[in-house]
Parts: sequence; C-alpha cells; structure tokens
Amino acid sequence: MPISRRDLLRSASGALVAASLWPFGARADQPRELMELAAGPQQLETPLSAFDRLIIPTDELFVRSHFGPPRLDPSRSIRVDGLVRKPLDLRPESLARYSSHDVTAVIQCAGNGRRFSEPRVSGVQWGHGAMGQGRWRGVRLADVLQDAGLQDGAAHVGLLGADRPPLPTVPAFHRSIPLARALMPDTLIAIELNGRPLDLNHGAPARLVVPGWAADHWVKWLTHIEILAEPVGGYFMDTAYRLPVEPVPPGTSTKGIATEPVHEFPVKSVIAGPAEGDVRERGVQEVIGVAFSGYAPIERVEVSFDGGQRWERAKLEGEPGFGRWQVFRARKKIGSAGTVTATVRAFDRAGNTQPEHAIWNPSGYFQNAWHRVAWSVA
Ligand SMILES: Nc1nc2c(c(=O)[nH]1)N[C@H]1C(S)=C(S)[C@@H](COP(=O)(O)O)O[C@H]1N2
Ligand SMILES: [Mo]
Repeated sequence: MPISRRDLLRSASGALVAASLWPFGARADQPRELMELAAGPQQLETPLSAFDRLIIPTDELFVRSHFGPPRLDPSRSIRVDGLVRKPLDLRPESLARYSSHDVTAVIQCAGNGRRFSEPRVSGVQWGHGAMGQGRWRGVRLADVLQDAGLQDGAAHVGLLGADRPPLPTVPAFHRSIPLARALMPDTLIAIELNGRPLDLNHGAPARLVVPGWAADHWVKWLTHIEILAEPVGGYFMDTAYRLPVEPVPPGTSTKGIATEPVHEFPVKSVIAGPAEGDVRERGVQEVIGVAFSGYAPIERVEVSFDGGQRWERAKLEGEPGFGRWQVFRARKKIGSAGTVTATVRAFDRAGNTQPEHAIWNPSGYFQNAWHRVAWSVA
C-alpha cells in the first residue's frame, strides 16, 4: 500500500502510525486526525465530529497516559499474586485458556471536559474528546481470580502496568479497584479492541476494562495484579483521581477538603453534529450525538431548540447498557435563515440527569453540563 504524505507526517509525530498499517486496503473514509493536546508523552484528543456512531475506530480513539507507552512486548506476562492460593504467571498463551468475552463500553478519562472548568484547573485541557466507545474482547478478571483462588481478607485488586515514570522520584501509575467490582462479569483483561489485537497506545498486549468506571481504572500494559486487603496507596490513589465529598466553591484548592475516589462516570451527552459555526441549508436540521452513563443504561435523551424551554425526545440507536453509549438523533424543520441552537441532556434509568451548568471541582473531573451547539441556516 502506498504511504501518503499525510500518513508519513502523522507517523513522524508519533500519532496514528496504525493508520498506515490498516490491513484491508484503502479506507473509504480516512480516519479523522486526532488533536495533539500535549507531546512527551503524547496526549491525543478525538474531534467532536467522531461522536456520531456506536464504535470509534481504534485509530480515532483518544490516547492518554502519564508517562507514555513502554516498549511493545507482545509476550509480556501478567503476574497474579498477593492474597491468592496459587500465584499465576499469565503468558498470552495462558490467557487463551480462559473463555473470551466481548464488552462494548465507553472509555472516558475522568478529566474529559476539563477545558470547560471556570476558573481553569491544571491538567490536560481536554474538550469532549477524551472518550470513545470500543468493542473490547478478553478474559474475565473473575475467571482468573477464581483460578488463582482468593484467600481470606482479599478485598482489593492492585493493578500495575509496564510503563515507568521518567524519574525515580515520580511515583508509578499504581492503582486498585475493589474486589467486588473486579468480580463483576464485565470486568475484562482485554487483549483486543474492535476486532484486532490491542495496539501499543491503547495498552498492548493486555489492559483492564471496567465499564462505567473512569479510565484511570483501565490500567494499560498490565504486568501485575495483586490481591490486597486494602486499597493501593500513593499519589495516583490518595491525591489524584479524587473528588470533593461535598461541592466546593469554584477556585477552592484540594488541600484540607474531604475527598473520595472517582469511580462511575455521571450521565453525559454530546452533540457531534452540526458543529459549532456550521452553515446548513434551511429545511430539516438533524442533530446527532451520543449519550451514556456509568450508573445505568440511558433512559431518554432530550434536545431543545429554544435554549431549554421546550424539550423533544430524541431517537436512540444501539443497545442500552451500563457505561455503554447510544447514538441519538433529533430533527427540526427550520424554514427561515438565522442562527439555530440545539441543547442536549440525557437521563439514565437510575433517575440521574445532567446539570445545566458544570459543577466545578479542583481537578475538573466529570464535566457533564448540557452541551449546546449553535449553527447558521442560510
Ligand atoms: N499503565 C497505565 N495505564 C493507564 C494510564 C497510564 O498512565 N498508565 N493512564 C490511564 C488514563 S488516565 C486514561 S484516561 C486511560 C487512557 O486510555 P487510552 O489511551 O487507551 O484512551 O488509560 C489509563 N490507563
Ligand atoms: Mo485519564
């Protein structure tokens, strides 16, 4: 396959090398260019226009890590130890001994939408594109833990990947999840994404998948699963990825306030099209986007064309599920030229909905205010 200048450019920047390795000949639609929010390590955001479909192609899925990927090692094994009767060394071929399962689920960074925090907070300034939905395939963590045999006192599952901080003084990305969440049948050690082996950016050869939970739990490049009586400590558990227990006034520092770890992400919906500032022909206007919640399947999505006075129910596509997105569409006939705005809000089956305005927190996590887009009709 000829390598286009565009592919080369992208390879040189380290992004989307996989695009030039696409094995099925020329793609009818070229993948969207991801937006580089930071380099060294590279943080890549998916453009809003991608969120009009159920599955985000792997080469359009956002990329985020604290220290950048480790060396690609397809034969890397995962050590399972701690409070188990039989420690395991899971080589890729030993993972194949467990039955494999598919889960379609949203991966979303806790900091998705941080850019909309006022006042501004530090961290990667994500718009809405630190999220995507993929078809993950792998083995159930529960099956592996059953094989290893849990000892009394087992209550948490420690997770560590092969990536290491640039300086020994910086803590490693060491995380844990409660055992109860680890044992749920949708928690996977994934080795495939969208029908292909995981790529390096997204955690090859194996990463954790925890549907409905923010992506800081989805540890990539897994090397160590340790069964523990207590949660892991350290910077990435005790300081980062925590929210105030009670809402705090905008601008408050984290110091001295009671916090709790982030886990499920709240209900959210985002308009992929029209894009802000588009010019469309008058006639039927279609608004399209995605809606999801980490707490429950989506119950309904509403779109308002008058800034939130009257709401119309959107049509939903795809299967409802925990931490799983559905595509919504709403139509409105506009007969005269002018500016049109659409505002979206979703409701989940647990009765949650989105706030009109973002609820500020010191790390800019879980921004899920009503999304509004304005375009012109000519
Ligand atoms: N080993 C490891 N896993 C990790 C991280 C990391 O820095 N190291 N970053 C986490 C964070 S904060 C996010 S948002 C997701 C991003 O996953 P993606 O790059 O596949 O989209 O990976 C998570 N897993
Ligand atoms: Mo993240």
